[in-house]
Amino acid sequence: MGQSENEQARALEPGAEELPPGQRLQRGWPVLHYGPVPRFKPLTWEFQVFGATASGEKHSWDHEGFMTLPRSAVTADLHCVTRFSMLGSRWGGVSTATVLELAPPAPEVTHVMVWAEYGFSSNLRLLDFADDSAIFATHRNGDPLTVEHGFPVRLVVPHLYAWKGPKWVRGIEYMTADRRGFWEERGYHNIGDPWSEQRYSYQEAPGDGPEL
Ligand SMILES: Nc1nc2c(c(=O)[nH]1)N[C@H]1C(S)=C(S)[C@@H](COP(=O)(O)O)O[C@H]1N2
Ligand SMILES: [Mo]
Repeated sequence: MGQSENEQARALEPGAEELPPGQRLQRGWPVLHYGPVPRFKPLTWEFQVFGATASGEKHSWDHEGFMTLPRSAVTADLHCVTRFSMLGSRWGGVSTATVLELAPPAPEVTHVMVWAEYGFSSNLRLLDFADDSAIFATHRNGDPLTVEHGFPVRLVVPHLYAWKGPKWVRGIEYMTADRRGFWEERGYHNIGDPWSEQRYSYQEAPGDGPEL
């Protein structure tokens, strides 16, 4: 039996194949995180780059400094491991490439830990962190992020599950070996590619992450 015209039209519709396996489309934007929403304190807020930097020095930007860094924008999706996906947000902010350029890692760096308020963290391979679409977002669809969604800065890494993108980011740590972040220590996959459904740590293949 051939496809009906309707089925063909649906298959050809732009966006029809944009959802990773096991995900469903979400209308609106749910708020999802562990713990309380932190209060933004502009006078003490800093974005720090530490660990194995190329210079051996820690870099840091205060809020005004961070907001005056060169800006980028990317249109990208958010895929939560709890199965909702939100498609096609326009994220504005500072690309990870810009941070890597202004505060470069030492040559032996392989992984990055992204640190947020209250000690939340997520680890990424340097190559995932450095992806062209990865951005420290301050805005979505032209508006500043609301506090529940990560104001003043959240990371968006569109090709990984959304827990790899901490809200309320306060800094990054360059690492010369992998180490698990908050959810990666608590049963979630060390890499987290939604297209191959890397949801849970029990699915990890040898080499996907440090021993649990
Ligand atoms: N600081 C922090 N960031 C976080 C989380 C968290 O628990 N703490 N949860 C992540 C998860 S699991 C998801 S799905 C997204 C949700 O972002 P949203 O609340 O803006 O939809 O935030 C991510 N960033
Ligand atoms: Mo999530």
